[in-house]
Amino acid sequence: NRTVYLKDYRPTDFIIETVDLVFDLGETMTTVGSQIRMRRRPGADPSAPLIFDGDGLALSGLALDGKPLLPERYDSNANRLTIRDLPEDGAFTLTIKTRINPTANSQLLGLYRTNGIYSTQCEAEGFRRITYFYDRPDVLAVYTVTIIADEKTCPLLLSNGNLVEEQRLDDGRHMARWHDPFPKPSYLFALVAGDLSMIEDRFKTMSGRDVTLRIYVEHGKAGRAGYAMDSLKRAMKWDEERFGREYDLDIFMIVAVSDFNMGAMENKGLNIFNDRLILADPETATDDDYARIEAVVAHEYFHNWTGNRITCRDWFQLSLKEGLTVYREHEFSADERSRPVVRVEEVKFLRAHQFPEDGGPLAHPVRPTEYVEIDNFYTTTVYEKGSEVSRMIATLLGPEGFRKGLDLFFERHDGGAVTIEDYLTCFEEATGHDLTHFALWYHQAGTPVISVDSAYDEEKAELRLTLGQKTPATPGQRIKKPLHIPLRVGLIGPNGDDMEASAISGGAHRKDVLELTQDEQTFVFEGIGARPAISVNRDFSAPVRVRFDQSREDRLRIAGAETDLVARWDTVNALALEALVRAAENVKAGQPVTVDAGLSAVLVATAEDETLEPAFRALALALPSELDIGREIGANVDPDAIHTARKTVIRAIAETGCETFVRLATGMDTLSAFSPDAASAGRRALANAALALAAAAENTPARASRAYQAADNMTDMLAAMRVLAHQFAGSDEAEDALSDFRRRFAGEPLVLDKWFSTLATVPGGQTLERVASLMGDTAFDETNPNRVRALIGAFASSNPTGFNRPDGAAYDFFADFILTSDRRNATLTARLMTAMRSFEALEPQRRALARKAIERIAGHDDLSRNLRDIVDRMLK
Ligand code: HT7
Ligand code: ZN
Repeated sequence: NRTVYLKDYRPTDFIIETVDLVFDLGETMTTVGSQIRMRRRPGADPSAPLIFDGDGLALSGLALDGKPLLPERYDSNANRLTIRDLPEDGAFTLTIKTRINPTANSQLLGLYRTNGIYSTQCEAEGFRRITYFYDRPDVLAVYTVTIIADEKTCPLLLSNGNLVEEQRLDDGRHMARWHDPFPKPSYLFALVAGDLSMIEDRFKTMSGRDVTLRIYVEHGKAGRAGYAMDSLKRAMKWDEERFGREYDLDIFMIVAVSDFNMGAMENKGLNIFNDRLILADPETATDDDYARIEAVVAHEYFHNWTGNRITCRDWFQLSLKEGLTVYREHEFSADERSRPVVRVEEVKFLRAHQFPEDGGPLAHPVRPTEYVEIDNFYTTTVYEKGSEVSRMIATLLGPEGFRKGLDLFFERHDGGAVTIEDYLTCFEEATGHDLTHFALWYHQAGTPVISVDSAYDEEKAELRLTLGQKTPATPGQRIKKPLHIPLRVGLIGPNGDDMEASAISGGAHRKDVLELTQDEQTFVFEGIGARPAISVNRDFSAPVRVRFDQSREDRLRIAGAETDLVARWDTVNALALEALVRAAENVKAGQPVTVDAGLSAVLVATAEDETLEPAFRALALALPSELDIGREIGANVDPDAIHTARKTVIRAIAETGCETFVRLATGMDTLSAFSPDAASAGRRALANAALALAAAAENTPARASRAYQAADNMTDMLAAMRVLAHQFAGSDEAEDALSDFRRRFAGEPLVLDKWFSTLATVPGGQTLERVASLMGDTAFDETNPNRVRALIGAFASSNPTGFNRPDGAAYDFFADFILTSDRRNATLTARLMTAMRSFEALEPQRRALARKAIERIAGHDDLSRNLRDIVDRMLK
């Protein structure tokens, strides 16, 4: 397996100026003609051959400046094309013909045809599955694309840029020609052909240009594309107002397809989406779906500037576009919805996905230095930790400084393929800040642990806050250096108000943001008239773990009065997590579980607090999951003990607050007609969180069953079905709701994914048999990534008791699935495999069985490069 190293980067010997592609689309045989105008890079070795990438290609023609190339001047195999003795002046036009089979392309990478639709996925290295090319992000060229296809089956022929010509041809075929004036790397190339419905709208840009907006979906689904269109227009406006970024082509198109490896793809002017991130109406989509659609439509649109106009020099710089675009997406969601609620959701996501990645065998820096398979680096570290790093820059420089730096970045690098260093330099030059030390966040893997110690001197009215930092070792990086960490700190006085220090010393700070740069630092706050409760990492200003042995009294003060709602939620959540961990330890030791009244009181008070928005109260009521508890315990994890403990604790809390939860759960009935806005969604979230608790207190499925029957939207229906399936598994009420749902949505694959996931996450060892039998359900399709993720992915990653059955049967089932799936779709399979990355944290018996299953996979010598890379790193 080849390893690619950052240190080996060098520019290509030749520059590509223009690319003319002609696609003659056939279901099993598509021909691709490519005419490439090239010239030698100034200073390049004149004898250097031209070496193009390929992947599984069949070459059917090759000419240089119009003349067929003699065999002695080139070598070709499925994966590479080498041409020697190029013209002395270094300028030439190359014509390449390849033949591909889009129907046989089950990898969904390159050009593939499913459900009668031809579509492409070229990031990261899919273009080389279409034609031989310099398939790397630093080779930018202007593309003209001609598509020829049968007019009846493919009335729609789309590619990047603007439509320049359309023609009817003989034999019922037709052609369309697209020209994209913006130079782009091959990974942003896209083509779609088929028969689809469309909705259209318009957007006037800030300089007064008219842009046509189109969203293409399967026939019969156009009525569900309205929310995506609305999100797109809001995203376009927001990017103008917040970052001064204007759209640049005359048309912006989105196509929704049902077979897609990831969420969506930002191809220039022609975004391609997984249909689950476009289609929504109240009967089939939940509030979470609506929020996700809004965020991803915005994310892909924002890439037009952060990713497309300015792209990455090489794939090691992936976070340059992804981290920054996630940060922009998060800011958009915060402005469109509730800032603290959105932030809490980001924190929950980071802790649930990125922290474990950073603490496990697959840990890597935000900017890695080597990879075996780049597809495996589309990770939460590159995306979400990368976003946190940009957020920290904004915290250190302030919003104006951040905007200045970003403006310079857009101005200086427009049309370029650049590095993370180039990005940081813009902030340094625009603001005069030195980010040399800060840059370590990009290079050092692992989640820093911050220790906090405090001493208050009443006489001196002085608070001494000692902050330490330590980053645990990660694979390949044993020694860690201290990072430059911006920590937002609040001091809460006895009456619940924020206290202001008259002076702060001990290190740099920007208002309430302390800059931690050493292993240990003591910050001294003067003018503090009474002992404060200290709130550390407000707004989650840094992606770190905080270890603070704080008094219960102080924590309760923060839980009840902190004005920073992110820190307030964090404290409520931490109190609950601690109680749950203790309960799990008790269950494991065969001791009784007791729940302290203080915790129930905090939760009930938060749920009842009308000054807080419902979405926030819902977040507080959603107690840490079994997976959260397992992660907190960290070693020797027993999923069954955790399950029992959580159930017992929830029951006790539910009984204490029963009256409140019943009242909040029934509050739902008074809601008027469905609206997907954040405030309405928040009210539904609170009612549904309360429903789960009310049902636990009453210990009968009756209330959830009534809620299921009364539900007039997917959010409420799914929430009620989940309560029935998970809290009352096997009851008649649960089985009735599940079969009703299956029947009702028989023709709706995306809705049935929710049904598959609900069933796959029913706690307990018996779920394995159900999952295995669901693979035979007529709605299950192992070639469709959404179905696979909904059933197998949900089971492996979100059912700790079911997947970690003590007999290891689920590991074996999973390993068998992985081995079959790998041959079909390597990208998808490698991502599924990461569900087992934390197996070392399990108790010894399960750990050994899990290892055996992973070793069985690793023992096969015909694994894809994607899967080989993941299992080898997991077993290292
Ligand atoms: N930039 C896109 C990444 C992506 C992708 C990567 C590998 C294989 C398939 C893929 N589909 C989309 C999506 C994004 O982050 O915006
Ligand atoms: Zn992205």
